Amino acid sequence: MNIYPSLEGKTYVVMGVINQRSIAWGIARALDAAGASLAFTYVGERFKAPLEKLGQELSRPASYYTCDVTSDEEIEQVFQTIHADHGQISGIAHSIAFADKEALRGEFSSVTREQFTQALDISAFSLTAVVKAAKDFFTEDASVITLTYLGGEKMVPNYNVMGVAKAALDASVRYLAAEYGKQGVRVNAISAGPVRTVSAKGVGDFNSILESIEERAPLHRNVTTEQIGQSGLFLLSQMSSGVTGEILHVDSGFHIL
Ligand code: KAL
Repeated sequence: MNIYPSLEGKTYVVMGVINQRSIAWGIARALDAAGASLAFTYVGERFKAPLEKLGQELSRPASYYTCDVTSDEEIEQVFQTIHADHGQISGIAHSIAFADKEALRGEFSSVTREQFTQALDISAFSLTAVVKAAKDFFTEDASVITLTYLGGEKMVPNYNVMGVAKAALDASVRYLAAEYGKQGVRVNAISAGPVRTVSAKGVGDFNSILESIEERAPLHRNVTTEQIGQSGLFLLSQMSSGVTGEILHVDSGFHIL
């Protein structure tokens, strides 16, 4: 029995690639290696050309769509267009988060109402908006993943309002899994260990965060976007057909400590 998933002829939507270090890019590469056709969404015109250039590394031509997840209209429009171009959608990788950088340092309670609302809108509500917009376009066995972080389960210094957003995202995964399970669609999250992505830029002591993983995590090493991509492929393919509502920690085991 060949249990390696072939995704040939299937379309997956990947949201949140900004450069070659993006976790979403690790997921895209794993999907591509398994034969999938990819539709990428990006947030602004300035991100389009670099993404298209990156996409040339893939085995087959991908398509590219602009989508600002703060707009319900844009989300609805993009899924209608992707459906028109590609037919039914076998899965979505949602790898999108944002918080005002002023809210990502200092005391948690210094967060303003606007910063709080924006972080939760982009980083948590967007998953529900995306799943809703794709509802009629999913295959019968479609799978959705999002990216979360330990800071939504435990207090992690400086993660602040993003921790609250990830807690809301994790809960959204469970409620969406329950609801969309009725149509066979699975919804899961990967809780990735720290990776030096654009999101991690400007984080003062990021090196010491990476070092403490090497010192303390069961596997004594940091995770790579390739490892996260492989776990993403598992969750997005039929290899995980019995799994939904799950938060899979791809973090060298750090979360057990
Ligand atoms: C405890 C950790 C240390 C870092 C603290 C906060 C990290 C928050 C992640 C959040 C998504 C980052 C931002 O929103 C950055 C934003 O304010 C400025 N950047 C941008 O505007 C760029 C241009 C855009 C493209 O970036 C985004 N994201 O929109 C957490 C570490 C150990 C793990 C991380 C980095 C977790 C995570 O959630 O990414």
